[in-house]
Amino acid sequence: MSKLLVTGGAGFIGSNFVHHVIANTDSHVTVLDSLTYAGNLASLDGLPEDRFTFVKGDITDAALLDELFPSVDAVVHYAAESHNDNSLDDPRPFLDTNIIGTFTLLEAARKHGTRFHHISTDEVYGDLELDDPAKFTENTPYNPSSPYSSTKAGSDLLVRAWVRSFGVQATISNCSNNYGPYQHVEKFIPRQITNVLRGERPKLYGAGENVRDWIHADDHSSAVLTILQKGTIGETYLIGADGEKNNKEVVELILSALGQPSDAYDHVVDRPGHDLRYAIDSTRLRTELGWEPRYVDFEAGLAATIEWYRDNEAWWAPVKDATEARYAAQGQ
Ligand code: NAD
Ligand code: TDX
Repeated sequence: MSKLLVTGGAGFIGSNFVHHVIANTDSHVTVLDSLTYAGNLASLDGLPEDRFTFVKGDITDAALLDELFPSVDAVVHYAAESHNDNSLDDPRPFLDTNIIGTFTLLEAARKHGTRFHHISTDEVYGDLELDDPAKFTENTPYNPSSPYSSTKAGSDLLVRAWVRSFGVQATISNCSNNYGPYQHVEKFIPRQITNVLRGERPKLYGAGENVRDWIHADDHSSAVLTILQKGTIGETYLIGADGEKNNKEVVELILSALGQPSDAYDHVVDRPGHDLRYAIDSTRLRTELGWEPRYVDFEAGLAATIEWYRDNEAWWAPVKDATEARYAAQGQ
């Protein structure tokens, strides 16, 4: 895998992956990203010029893909509209990027015979009850709840069809909730950290009992690299690090880490259709491909993430006010 094309590499998880690949392999990386509100070139600062190229462009642009695909060995597809709340407000961009964008990439992979890895989410499986001992596995039926997760589910099914019908050399991974550096302040953990850093109170949707299965973005990156190197074509791998926590616990940890009383948060309007709980069983990835997460202590990973936001206000401050204004308009 000496030359990789990474779609969405200026976003949160894509940029973490690019830094991981540059630090841990000798691959060259080309990032293709249209720089939506969620893309930030500053997330790619400091990469060696001889190993990294940035192309501003859209994944729905078939002619551009025709130029880029012949010179790469594999494509790792992160680009997406990724935020559930935005998908409830305006679903259309989610169909354009997540469905038509993935379709356009798959057609290019078919035409050029390119190895393709599709990044997806555990949200395609819907949600679990709080008291259910079950976790999602590769065999859990698809049951997405939101416009976001339904377009991700649709994109996964396109990949499966292009493997079976056209022999495209693709793998899929479905990962749980990521945290770490470079995550947009619209998302839960960075929103609450930056609220507290600015003297505002964290905002918890509903009662805060919803459970997410947190994984550090760098562990997601090492898992994707493992699948690229050792995964079986046509297979799906679930990525998770046994990090289940409810939202209230996470907010309390953030407040305590920043020296505030652990109850200094507000309850706000709940998300419509809010998924209750996600939980990943990553046994296949661990046993078949030998992957293990490094960040097994959530509180330590969270503390490092808080430090990153404290040290990098120049990265997030320019978009904080506009993000909060959008939430305020929804009562959140
Ligand atoms: P993000 O919103 O931070 O970044 C998305 C990136 O894609 C941005 O840089 C944006 O500019 C780019 N992009 C959007 N539309 C594009 C288009 N049409 N053409 C080219 N570039 C475009 O998202 P993220 O949180 O980093 O998520 C990345 C991927 O990982 C997504 O596919 C998402 O579904 C998946 N995922 C995310 C999580 C999570 O916790 N954030 C968990 C599991 C899976
Ligand atoms: O201010 C908030 N208060 C709050 O209580 C926000 C922004 C969120 N929440 C809750 C909603 C969720 O239960 O926190 C939880 C996490 O919310 P998000 O960060 O919006 O993530 P989620 O909806 O779980 O989806 C994330 O994980 C799966 C990513 O955004 C998706 O791209 C990924 O597929």
